[in-house]
Amino acid sequence: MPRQKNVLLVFLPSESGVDGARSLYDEKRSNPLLRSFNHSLRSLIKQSQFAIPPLSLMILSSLDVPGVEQSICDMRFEEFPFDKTWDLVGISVQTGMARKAFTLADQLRSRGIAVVLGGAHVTLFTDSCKPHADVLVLGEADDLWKEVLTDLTTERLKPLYQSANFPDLNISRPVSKRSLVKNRYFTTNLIQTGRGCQYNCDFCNVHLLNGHTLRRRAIADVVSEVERFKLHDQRIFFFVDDSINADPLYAQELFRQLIPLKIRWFGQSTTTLGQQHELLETFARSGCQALLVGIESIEAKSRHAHKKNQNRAGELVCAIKNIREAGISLYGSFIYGLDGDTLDTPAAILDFINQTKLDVPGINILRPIPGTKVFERLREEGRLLFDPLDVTAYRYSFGQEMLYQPKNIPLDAFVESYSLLTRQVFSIKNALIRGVRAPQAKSAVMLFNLFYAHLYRLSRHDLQQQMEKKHTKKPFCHTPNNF
Ligand code: B12
Ligand code: SF4
Repeated sequence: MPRQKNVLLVFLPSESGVDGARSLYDEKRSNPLLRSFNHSLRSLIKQSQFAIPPLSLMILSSLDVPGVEQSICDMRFEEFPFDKTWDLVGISVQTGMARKAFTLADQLRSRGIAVVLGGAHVTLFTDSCKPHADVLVLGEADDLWKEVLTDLTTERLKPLYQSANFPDLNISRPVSKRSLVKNRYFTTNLIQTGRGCQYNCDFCNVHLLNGHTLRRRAIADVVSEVERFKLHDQRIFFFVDDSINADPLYAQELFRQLIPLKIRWFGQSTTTLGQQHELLETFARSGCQALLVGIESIEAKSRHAHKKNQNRAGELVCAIKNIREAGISLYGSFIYGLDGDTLDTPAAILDFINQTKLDVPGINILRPIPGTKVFERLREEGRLLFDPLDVTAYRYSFGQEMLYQPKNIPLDAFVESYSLLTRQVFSIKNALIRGVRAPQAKSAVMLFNLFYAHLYRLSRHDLQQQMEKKHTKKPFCHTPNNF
């Protein structure tokens, strides 16, 4: 009888946000007191369980194939288990972590371990992944992964797995959490009700990854998943959909059916929810505590330039007010540095935050993600600051690095104005006020704001360092030890 095959699925930490919270520059050069303060804070952040498990790997590890045993290694918490024998290691690759993924893949292959790469970066930049893998899986792998595992058992792995169609989400694929160490995470109750997005924001590539048509799961399937998850983990639920209100009729029916289950949940929605009164009420009644909304820009010119037209400025303030009055806390995410922005934009953002009393503001610098239309446009206009052929240089950091030249604002003035804005928005005093004032999840709101006070301080420090480098005329490049 053939030996059981051991498969390990790996998730890598990013350098930013809750995973990293560290300076992109050599901290050894900073003063020892600050260094030790940053180190302690980082450990505290890691231990405070902000992290959530990767739903992608939960889905893949739930697929049962006779003769295969699957495990998950979340490298945000543990080292790679080199002490065990692995027949196949699957690494989930996002663009920001691609270099790390390739280094690990090369190391494993040099030890004779077969490596499969999958995830957003592999789908978008297949060629750059080829030299680092035995097997590539492109696109949504819900069905393809079963094929890979079956081929593994018969020793017939192919170099490429790709499907002509997106998986049919109407087929029930029960997600199991057996491979997770539950207590590491803020919650393990992650649910996705659909995939795909009908919008075309030029800084986003979700439509390239998941298609332009919204595909939904059957409502009964989602409800029974919630029931099943709740039996083993009573913590909050996270609906990871890009816009949980994208199909209002579907959402209305789903969350109406969830009311009796008495869960608490958070998710991501568009601000249009503020005008969808019946849905808003149903969200509140079904236990919605907080939503992340992409405000992106309050400048009409910028929304237009980046095709983010689903938000109408006049309605934004009113929408946010309505959502908060329904008892739902809001994380509002802005992007500063869009093509219609000027040096007056920060004051307008600050006014907007004060006027709407947003619970957690997130102020991002435009990140041209490789593979998006905005990346291509900035490349054509010669405004990218790193080599456009090295897509891994476009790592994700928490506002810690300029990747492009803003259209209307000189680089130094942009950094100065961004730094002033984040200093005004994120302070300990503001964190306390926002926490007390939040309609729901008060302590989470306060903690997030405190955490952001730290992260945005790091961002100001790193941007300053980057500008100093620019003035000493050192070319922008990432040294390997940044990764
Ligand atoms: C929820 C979410 C988060 C959550 C949770 C992340 C987590 N721990 O899982 C939070 C808010 C923490 C987050 C953080 C970040 N995120 Co995020 N996030 C999402 C979101 C909205 C849903 C992800 C999800 O669960 N999808 C459901 C699963 C089932 O789909 P999936 O991940 O694509 O996986 C499928 C395939 O890709 C493939 N697959 C994936 N991995 C593997 C591995 C193998 C071996 C194989 C075979 C297949 C395979 O099969 C899966 C099943 O079909 C997506 C957008 C989206 N629509 O996907 C962005 C997205 C994944 N995030 C993105 C980014 C950039 C980030 C951050 C780097 C942001 C930042 N500046 O810090 C951080 C990274 C932190 C981290 N370590 O993940 C980008 C990645 C882009 C890219 N080119 O890589 C996306 C696509 C958003 C976007 N529009 O650009 N994120
Ligand atoms: S930013 Fe949101 S609304 Fe715009 S395309 Fe991406 S997922 Fe869709």
